[in-house]
Order: sequence, then C-alpha cells, then structure tokens
Amino acid sequence: KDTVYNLAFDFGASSGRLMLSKFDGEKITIEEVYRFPNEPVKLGQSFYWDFLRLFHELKNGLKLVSKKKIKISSIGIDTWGVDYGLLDKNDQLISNPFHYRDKRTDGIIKDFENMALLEEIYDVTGIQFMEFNTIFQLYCDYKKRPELLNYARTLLFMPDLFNFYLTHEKYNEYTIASTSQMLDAEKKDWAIDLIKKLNLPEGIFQKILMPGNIIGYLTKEIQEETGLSNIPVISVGSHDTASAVAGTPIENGSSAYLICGTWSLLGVESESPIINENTKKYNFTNEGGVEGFIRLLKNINGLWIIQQLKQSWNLHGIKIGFPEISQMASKAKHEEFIINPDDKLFIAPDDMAEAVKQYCVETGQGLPQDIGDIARAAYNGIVEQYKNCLNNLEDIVGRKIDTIHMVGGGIQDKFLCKLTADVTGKKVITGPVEASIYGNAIVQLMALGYIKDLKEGRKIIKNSIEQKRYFSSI
Ligand code: ADP
Ligand code: LRH
Repeated sequence: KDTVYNLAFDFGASSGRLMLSKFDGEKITIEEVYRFPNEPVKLGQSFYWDFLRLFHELKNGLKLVSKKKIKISSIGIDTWGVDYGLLDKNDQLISNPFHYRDKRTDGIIKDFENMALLEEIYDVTGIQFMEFNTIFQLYCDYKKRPELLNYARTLLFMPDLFNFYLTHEKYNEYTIASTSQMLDAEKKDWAIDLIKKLNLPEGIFQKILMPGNIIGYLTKEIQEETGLSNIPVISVGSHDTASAVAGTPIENGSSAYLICGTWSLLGVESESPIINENTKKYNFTNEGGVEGFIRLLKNINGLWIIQQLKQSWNLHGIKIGFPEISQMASKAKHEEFIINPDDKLFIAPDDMAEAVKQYCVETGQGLPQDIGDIARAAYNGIVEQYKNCLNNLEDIVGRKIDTIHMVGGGIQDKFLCKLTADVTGKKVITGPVEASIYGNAIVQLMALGYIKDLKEGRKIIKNSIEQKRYFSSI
C-alpha cells in the first residue's frame, strides 16, 4: 500500500510542534518537522498570546514541509482550550487573543450576581467552572470593554482562527467550542438561551463543525507563500485534549486517561454527558470528544507548576532542566512536603519557588530547604490530586478504575509516572508522548477514508508505539 502523509499541528501552552504523520496501512510513524516556543507576552497589565508570531511559525513549518517534495494529503490543527480571537466586519482580527491566565477574570465566579444562572450554566453545559472559561472571558469583555463586542462579528477559537487564516473559512469546531462552557452538552450546539441571558451577541458564534470534516483548502496566498499546493485542512478534535484522548490507546471501560502536559486532564470517555449532583460537587467537566464521545474529566493544575519552578530557578542562574528537577525530587531529603495545586497561589505567581515555600510555611509544614524538597512538594501535591480525582471519578461512574493510561510530555518524567502508580495504587501504562499528534492524525485519516473509526485508529496507534508499565510498590 502507498504511504499516506498528513500534517498535524499541536499548539500547547508551552510549545507548538508540527509533525509529519506517515501511515503505511498498519502503522503510523511521526517525524518532527518543526518545534517552536509558545511565548505569551505581558503588555501593560494584560497577558496575551503572540498570535502573529504563532501564525508566522505555522507558516515556517509549512515551508519546511514543502521543501521535502512529498504529497501531503491534509492538515489538521489542535490547540489549548477556551481562548479566542474576535474579527470585525471586514474579517480583521480586532485584538490579540488574551491568554487564559490574564487576570481580568480573577474573582468573576465569586462575584457573579446571578446564582441561579450559574446553576443553569452547569446544568446545560456540564462544564467544570474555571474563571478562564470563554463564557467568563466574554462576560468580562461585555462588562469592561463593551466596545470590543460591538465591533465583533465573528468569534473564532484559537484553532478556528488558524484554520481561518489558512482557508478563509469560518467555523467553530465542536470539541474546542465545548471548552467555552457555552455549548448545550446534549444538543452539541450553542446554548442560545444562556448566551442571551448573559447579554452576549449571539451573532458572533459560528456554525458548529464536527471533527472529521474538510474545512477548506489552503488559500492562494498561503500556497504562494509556503510553496504547498491546495491541500485540504481538516477539522480534527481541535482541542488538544480531545486529540490527546483520541490518540490514547484506551482499551476498556476500567481504564482512565491522564494527559500530562501543562495541565493534567484525568477522566474517562462517556457515551453521553453525565451531569448530576456528583459531577457538580466534584466540579467535573463534560467536554466534547471525537466520534460523538463525551470527555468526562477533571482539569488539574499539573506540570505548569514544574514548568514555573524550572523558570524560577533558571532566572536565578541555576541551569537545570526537567530531568534534573525530577531526579532531585525523587531523592528529596524530606519526602513529606506537599502543596495543594488548586490554591490560587499557584495559578500565575511571579516566582513559583517562592510560592511553594510560602505555602509550606503558611500551612505549618516548615520551610522546604532546597530544590529537591521544593520540587517534591509540587509532585506530591499533583499526584495527590490524581488520587482524589480518581476516587471522585469512581464515585461518579459507579465502577472501579484499575488502569491509568498516561500520555503527553509529562510521561518522559519516570518519577512522575512511578509516583502516580504508587500513590493511586493503579496500574499505569504510558504512551504516546505525542498523543495529541496521533489523535489529530487518525481523525484526518478517518476523514479521508483510510481508517474506519476511532477504535481502529487506536489499535493502529497501539501497534505504532512502545508502551511502558508502572506498578505500585507501596
Ligand atoms: P504542552 O502540550 O501543554 O505544551 P507537553 O505535553 O509538551 O505540554 O509537556 C510539557 C511538560 O512535560 C513539561 O512541563 C515537563 O514537566 C514535562 N517534560 C518534558 N520533557 C521532559 C523530560 N525530559 N523529563 C521530565 N519531564 C519532561
Ligand atoms: C490543555 C488545555 C486544557 C485546558 C487548558 C486551557 O492544553 O487545553 O484542556 O482547557 O488547556
């Protein structure tokens, strides 16, 4: 059989990557074409994504591919959730997209005047309350900068925005739109009543497009600039977590997935939304998945804390990377320091190492002395969240979870994987690292008719990678 080549872009909060996926009928191999940092910019009091730079890097990646002179069948793009760009009546981007860690939404849920409406938001959307959800970002726009929404004619989430500038087609892809907390989880369409009750302009929301469809073709300008031909751009699970779940070789109902990137996303796949007192109490989310599945999961503040510790030490002239930090944590002099990653201290501190120290002192644990102790406090806190989340999940779904499939950049951290097995008492199976890329690629292959369905795609992924197993030794 001929090899099919697809391009998968995955924009994470810390880096973006373009991979060439090669499918020979049995296996998928991925080749990294281009990787670039995703460096958000603080401008005045505001915190933005550098969208122009990211689009520039996207084109740089496409130019590198065109030099390879191979026939590319399609392109798919996935990104982090909730953030968006607004276009005016001439389809011009009105402002740089805000970073979800921008402080303008701080305290918004607590200060929300209409409690009944908050209840309704969860009942309709089934989405975990987080202050950065699109619904609250837009509500802030409405309250604080109404002129922006007055000008806006189109709302595009980050992957929709990239797709638009590649094809000139405007859609809101289903999985990314679900992260907004403005989709009706049952109907898989905009919750128009909620949107009206919040006084948001309903006209800016686009038609919802399901994963697995052709969005459009590279425009003439992009073709000229990159040297590529009129390749189709496909709507994949354009939320990175949706692609990562699709790319995780889950085998049965007693397995959970745990996606370890900047965030940790822990959950199961469900045939339909589960919205009840338990999911509300535990603040679980029902995000949209590939092939109509619901991603019942919890968003956990995860390796962001390790990323920020690294940055803080690097800024103080200590040149250590992730492998060293992990090593030092595994050999910490004091193994018992622990933080609560949900504490607001850890959302966006100026200095993460100081934040961890402050937390430990304020909670009466004393002062962690060195890098090993500080990092260990963070690891312990993250993994404790995994354990609690699994308990809640078992309560919600009414069955035992015996296996965790861990994927994402974090699985390169063997200490994290082993600690997860030890603390949760579950079997941990890891792989792939680039789960979003694999999930992105199989949805393209499904759309083009090379793969029948998600089940077949996952089998192919399992055959294509090496998995590792970790067992609890406690
Ligand atoms: P995102 O997609 O959100 O940008 P990734 O999936 O790339 O994130 O995961 C990044 C995280 O993976 C880092 O914050 C770090 O904690 C972890 N990581 C990456 N490489 C290594 C490594 N070699 N050793 C230990 N941890 C690593
Ligand atoms: C992970 C992720 C996650 C959250 C956050 C905003 O990259 O997409 O699912 O929604 O970013």
